[in-house]
Amino acid sequence: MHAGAVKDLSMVHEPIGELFPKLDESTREQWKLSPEQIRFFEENGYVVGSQLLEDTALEHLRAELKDLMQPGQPGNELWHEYHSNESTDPNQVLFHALGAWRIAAGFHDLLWHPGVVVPAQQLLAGPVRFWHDQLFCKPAKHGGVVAWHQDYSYWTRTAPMAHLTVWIGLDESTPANGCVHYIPGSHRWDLLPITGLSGDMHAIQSVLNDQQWEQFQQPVAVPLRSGQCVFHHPLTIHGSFANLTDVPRRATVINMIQDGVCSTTPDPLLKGVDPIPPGSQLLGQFHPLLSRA
Ligand SMILES: O=C(O)CCC(=O)C(=O)O
Repeated sequence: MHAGAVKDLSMVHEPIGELFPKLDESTREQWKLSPEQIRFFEENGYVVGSQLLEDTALEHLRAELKDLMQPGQPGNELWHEYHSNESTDPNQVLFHALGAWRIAAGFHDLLWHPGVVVPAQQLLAGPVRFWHDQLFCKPAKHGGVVAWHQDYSYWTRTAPMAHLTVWIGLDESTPANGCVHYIPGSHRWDLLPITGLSGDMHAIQSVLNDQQWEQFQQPVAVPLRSGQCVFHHPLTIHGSFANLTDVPRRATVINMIQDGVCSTTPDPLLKGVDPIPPGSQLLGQFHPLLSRA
C-alpha cells in the first residue's frame, strides 16, 4: 500500500465490527417483513422497512460519511464513482458516490444488517448477493433533486432483472428536505430509457405514454425517520425534490441481486473492477453473497 492508501474492505465478506445486530436464527423472525408488507410491495413496488439504525450507529455512519465526503480523503482510488455534485448547478448540490463499503467499516458492515438481508431474501425469493452501494446526500439550503427514474434503466448490463434497492436515511427525511417519492404501481411499467439523474427533475416526462402520464400525477412521498429504510423494485419510478431547508438530507443505498444474475457485457460492470464475461454470474470480491437461505 502506498502512503495514504487504506485497506480495501471489499476483500472481507463478513461484518468487521459490532455496530449492527448479527443475523442469527433466533432473531431472524423479528426482521421479517409481514405478509401485509409483502403484499404492499407487490401492489405498489415499494415498502417501508424497519428502523435499522439507532443513535450510536447513526452517529458512527455520519462521522464516516463526513470523511468520505472530503475529496482528498484516503481510499479515494477505491470509489467506483464519485460526484461531489452530480448536477452542474452549484445551487443544486447532489453528492453521489458508489463504493463506500470498500473504504469505511460502518458502510461495509451495513450490507450484512439483518434488517437489510432478511427482507431482501423475502422480496427476491432466494439467496441475495450485493450489486453495489450508493450515497445520495443533499446539503442544507442548496440540495439538488434526484430526477424521476427506474433503477434498472442504469443496470441493463446485468440480467435477468432480479434486483432490489434498500434506501436508508441517515437524517430524518421529509417532503420539505427531499424525501424519496414513488409512483405506486410503476414497477409494472416497461423499462424506460435513461433520462438523467440530476438537474431536471421532470426529464422522464418526455418518454411517458398517456396512461403512464396519468399515473405519474399521483406520486407518494415517503417521509422516514433517521435510520429507517424503504425497499423498492428495480422498475418503480422514484425521485426526490430539492432540499432548501436548514438541515441536510443524507442517505445510503444498498443495491442487491438474486444470486445467479449475470453480466451482459464484456466491459467492467463498475469502474476499477475486472470484467465479468457476458453470461457469467456476478460473484467474487465485489459481489459477496449476503445470505444463503
Ligand atoms: O436519495 C434519493 O433521493 C434517491 C435515491 C435513489 O435514486 C435510489 O435509491 O435508487
